[in-house]
This record gives sequence, C-alpha cells and structure tokens, in this order.
Amino acid sequence: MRIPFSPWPESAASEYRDKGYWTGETIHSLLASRAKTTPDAIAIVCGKRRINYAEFYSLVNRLSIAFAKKRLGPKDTAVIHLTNTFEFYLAFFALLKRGVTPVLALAAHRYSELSHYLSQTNAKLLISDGDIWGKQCSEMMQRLQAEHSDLAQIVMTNSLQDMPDFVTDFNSLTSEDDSIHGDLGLPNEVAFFQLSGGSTGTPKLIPRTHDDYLYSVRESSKICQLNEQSRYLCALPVGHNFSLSSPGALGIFYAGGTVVLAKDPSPDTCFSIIEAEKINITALVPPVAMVWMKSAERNAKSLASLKLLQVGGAKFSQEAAKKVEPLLGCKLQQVFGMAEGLVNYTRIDDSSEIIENTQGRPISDDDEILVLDDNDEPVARGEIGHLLTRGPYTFRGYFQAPVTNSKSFTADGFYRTGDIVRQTADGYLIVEGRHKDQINRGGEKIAAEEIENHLIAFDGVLDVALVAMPDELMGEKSCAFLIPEDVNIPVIKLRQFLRQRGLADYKIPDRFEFVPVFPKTAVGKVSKKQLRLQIIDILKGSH
Ligand code: J2J
Repeated sequence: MRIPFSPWPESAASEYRDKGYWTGETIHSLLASRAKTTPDAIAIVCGKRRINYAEFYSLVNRLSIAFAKKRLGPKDTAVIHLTNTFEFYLAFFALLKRGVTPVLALAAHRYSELSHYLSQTNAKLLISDGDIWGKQCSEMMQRLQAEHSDLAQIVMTNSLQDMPDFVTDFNSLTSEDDSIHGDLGLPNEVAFFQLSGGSTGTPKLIPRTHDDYLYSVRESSKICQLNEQSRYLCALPVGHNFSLSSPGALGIFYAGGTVVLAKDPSPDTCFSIIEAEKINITALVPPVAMVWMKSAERNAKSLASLKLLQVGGAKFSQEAAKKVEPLLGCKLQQVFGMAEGLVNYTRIDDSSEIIENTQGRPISDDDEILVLDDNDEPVARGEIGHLLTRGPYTFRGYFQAPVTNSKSFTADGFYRTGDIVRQTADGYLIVEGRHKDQINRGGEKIAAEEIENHLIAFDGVLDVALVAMPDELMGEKSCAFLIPEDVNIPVIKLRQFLRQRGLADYKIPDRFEFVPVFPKTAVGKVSKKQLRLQIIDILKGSH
C-alpha cells in the first residue's frame, strides 16, 4: 500500500470487480481516452482560455514530468489549494498520473486548515494561488514552509514578485517536453484525499481510490444523461465532491463534454456565462439556487439553454424546489451526497412529486442503506432514523484516525453518516436532520469542535459551545455561546482572534452569545439542543 487506507474486505472487493464496478482503470485514464477519441472537442473554458482534450492531456503530461523532475512520486502527497481555474484540473490529473496523492483543499481555507493537511499527510508540495493570499502571500508561504519540514516545494498560480526561492511559478512547469508518458497511478490504491465536513476537532481526510471514485463518476455521468454536448458550469468550489464527481467536472470529461468555470456562483457572474457558453447543466447549493430564482425573474432569457439544475449540499425546501422549473425554466435534480462516498440523485424522469419531496436514491443497487434507531435497531420503512451505508464507493476509514473510525463505523463496515433520514417505500431518502455536531452553513460544513477548540484558547473564555441557528437564506448559520470569565468580550476581538489564527472565513461564528452557564442534559453534558432552542427564542425576540 503506497498510502495507508482501510481497504474493503476481499469478498466485497472481488464482488465489485466481478460486477464491473471496479474496472482496474485510473481516474486520469478517462482523460487519456478522451484525448484519443475527441482530441479537438473543448474540455475546459476558463475566462478567455479554451482548452481542447488533446491540449489538456498534453499539459497534464508536461506538468507530470515537471513533478517528476521535482522528485515527486508514489507515496508522496501534495495539497492543492486553488480557486476555480483550469490549473486545478491540470494539477489534479498530473499528480494522479505521477502517483502523487493530492489533498483537495478549498480555496476558502487558510493557514489553519492548510497546516492541518500539510502535517497530517507530510505533504512535500503545496499548489496555491497568489490571488488568495494577496499581499500576505510571501510571508505566509515562508511560514508554512518553515513549520512543515517535508514541504520542500510550493507552486503558485498568479504569483507575485519577491517570492522565496522554493516557490515556482505554475506556468513555468507546463513548458516541459511531453514525449515521455510515464504513468504511475495504481487503480486499487488511494488516488487522492477528499475532505470531510467533519464533526471533530481536527479536519479529517477521506482516502478515495481510483477504482471506487471512477465508478461513482461513470454512474453519475449516466444518471445525469451526460454526452459530448453537455456544457457544465462549475460555479461551486472546483475541488468539492459535488462539483468534481456528482457528476461534476470528472463526469463531464468522461462524457466528452465541456466544463466552463465561474469564479463565483453569483447571478452577476454566472448568467452571462450561461448565455454566452450555452450552458445546459450546473450544480448549486440551496441558498445560491434561491438567489438565482430571485434574479431570474428579470433575466429569464439568459438562462434559455439551461436544461438541468442540480441542487444539493444542504436541504432544499419543498417550496423552493417547486419554483425551480417555473422560474428558471429547467428541470431540478436533488443531490444528497457526501465526500465519504454515498451519493443520491432524483432521476431525470422521476415524477415532480419525487423530485420536489425527496433527496433522491443511491447511485448503485449495491449501495446498502440502513436506517437505525438510537440502539442500532432498524426502524420501520418510512420512519425516521440514523442513516448508515456501505457500498462500492463508500470509504472504510478516515486517514490515520483510529478513534474517530471506531465511532464512525459499525463492526461490519457500515459508515455512520450522522444524517437523520426517512426512506420511502421505493427507496428514496428524505433528509430530516442531523445527529453529527456540525453546522451546515448553506452547504459549507463547520465542525463545532474545531471552532470551539479555537475559541477556548481566547483569554477570558471559560467555556464555549457552537450551535446552528436558523437563517432564512443560508438554512443555518453558526452561533457561539460563550461563558466569559468575568465581563463580556467585544465580539470584534473574538472575530479578529479567529482570523489571526488563520481560520477560513465561513467558519467564523455569525453570532456570539454570552451566558453564565450552559443548560445540561440528564447525563450532565452541555445540551446543544437547549442552546439551539435558546437562540431561536432570542432571534424571535429580536424581530
Ligand atoms: C440535505 N443535506 C445534504 C441534501 C448533502 C453531492 C452533493 C453534496 C455533497 C456534499 C457531495 C444534502 N440535503 N441534498 O459530496 O457528492 C449534507 C449531509 C451530508 C453532508 C455531506 C456530493 N446534500 N447534505 O454536500 O461532504 O449532512 O458533501 O452528510 O460536503 O452534507 O457534505 P459534503
């Protein structure tokens, strides 16, 4: 094993192979075959840049050779930290081809998150974007490099002047000769690390193999009926599991379509791209879908080409779901997925009843679904319970996290998703809530414990509990309840403190409440349920 991971038991693995789910191909092989079959078709549009499949593959090869020259290879890891630009896909495929395992950080991540990923994986390379860091760039790169002894190289897009000498400009790496085509990826090994939304103190990494991920990509591409005419707008973060694989950019590349990148998902940015590029499919999180519906009343014409809008990442209300077709003039597909594996889709030909009221059904006949009560006993069909799953593309363990793994899996390998669901008679899932200690801020996941650990380090904070509070647009926002030592602490100081610790912006609590004590459960734990009710009351009172 190049990168240690929890493999599927051999009986399951051979079944998945026998059934043709795991084909023994690598993720990057889909690009190699497209470069042969449709070399001239446009694969990526990024601003003014249009890259066809032949050029795409050639750039990937060049970059992979540049990585080889930097002495990167199997067993090595790298962190990709890029915005929605074509370089993300080049870096991703080139590392895979070289057998190097990337961690797909989000562009919103900062020092705190990157430090975790770098130290958890002993990464030798960081690929980042100078525009993310602005003036701080050089200082931040020096700091990250000084603190991580394995981090020998940093590659930058949009790099500014005066970078330290271990920083290389991305563009200089794609000018290699591409005549050598070494391929070091192995189908049954870890291809890359996806990020967990998490509920623990430190962000957890999800090892995904070529075999398992490629299966989910191929099937997703079929479920969404993608073909060479598919034109996908990637407006969510490029590395997120939804926009990468459900069916996302990889599904589009598999089908030979075109991925068009948007730098952000706002109607201002996206509507003109949809019109100019004749986009026919895109994916959004619920709050953005709501904003699009508001804007569409004035801009209906620019969306004429759009056929399918996928919405997922957080619960999309039934009322909002009903409005998609009338307001945006396209079909809705609900997607309920997770970076750990299991992805559910409503199918394109499903009745509007199913599309509006459910979050879809699993990709595979071999996705095993359990809905259990608090004692791990199955509930009756249609009743609410904890969702557990196991299957051909659901992982078997977080990277180097034995304690979390012992809690997150049953003895027979079912993953406890932390979601509360109901399953309909015909196998569709309806998300009813969440058991895990996480805030879902309009699709962006915040692990309560991670933020609590940061806040407890503030001088004068005795205890802290982070909970979700309802928000009309975002669905949920985060509220930090604090017990101060004596006097209330200025909120601006708390926010500043979290920023200084290098936390991604979306994780900074939207609201702070100071209380003398926390409500407790019968067993004496902090009752987050009571705190959630408390903040609902406060919000009602302030209206
Ligand atoms: C309610 N909750 C949802 C939905 C995800 C496709 C789509 C989304 C993700 C994703 C993904 C939800 N309704 N429609 O990886 O491939 C919540 C659940 C779930 C968690 C996973 C994909 N869709 N959720 O959102 O790893 O709580 O993946 O367990 O970021 O988001 O989050 P994440």
